[in-house]
Amino acid sequence: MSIPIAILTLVLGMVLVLGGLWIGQNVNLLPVDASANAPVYDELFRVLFSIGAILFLGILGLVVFSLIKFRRRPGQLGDGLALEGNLSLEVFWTAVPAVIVLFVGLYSFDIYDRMGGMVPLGHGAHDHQEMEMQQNIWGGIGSKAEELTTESNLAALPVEVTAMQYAFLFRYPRGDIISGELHVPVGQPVRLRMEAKDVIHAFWVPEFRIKQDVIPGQPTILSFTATKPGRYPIVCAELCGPYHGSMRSAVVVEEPTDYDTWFSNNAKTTVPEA
Ligand SMILES: [Cu+2]
Repeated sequence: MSIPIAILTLVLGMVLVLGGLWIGQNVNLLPVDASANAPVYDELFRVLFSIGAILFLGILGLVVFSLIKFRRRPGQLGDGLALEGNLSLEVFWTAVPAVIVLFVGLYSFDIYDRMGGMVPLGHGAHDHQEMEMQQNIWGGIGSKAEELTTESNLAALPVEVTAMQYAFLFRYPRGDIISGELHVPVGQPVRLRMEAKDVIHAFWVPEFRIKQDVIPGQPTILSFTATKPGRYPIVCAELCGPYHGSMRSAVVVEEPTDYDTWFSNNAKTTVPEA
């Protein structure tokens, strides 16, 4: 008794697709998701990882199968079969990747848009007021990400970020705090206004799934809402000089009460002018 080859191929294909989907959903290579837009990003990652797993296992499986099945047997000295094209096969293996690539492209664009990536950076807006105006018109980078939080009717916490070789500095306009670490309360939107002193740097928090260039003379805005208390690395993600690799800081996400304690301990008490 032998199983028809078409049935066998169909069953193996289904096992492969289901196996790839299972791997994509269950194997997690990403760090903890600690911001409101991290789940959106992870959704895309899981889809891409599923497609990658299916392709990897399918191609590797076929290669290994062919190596064993079609290996040279003792006494075989002639050339292999002379095969001359197969139109339906060629149409199939062109059409399937084309559909997959198109889907991945459109889906990635949608996720990027949902994370607020399509909003202009605010180039040329050196003046702070002009910058604010642009933000009001365009919503600013990451405003869509803010909408993703259920509890985001809180006003955004403004923080000014200065990047230089090889450190990040954080300034809180309210309280006039200058800190080497970024402290933020959990659940409240944070709006970073970033500018570099010297060369291009990039502000990256892997746990938040956000990354934005920090450019000299051209402020960029990055918004996020932290969702899990903890201490996460801030990494410079743009080669900015010989010590670029050590340009790191940390973002400390705290419960609002802990954040308030930190804030009042560090805020400069301003005496109102007489
Ligand atoms: Cu840097």
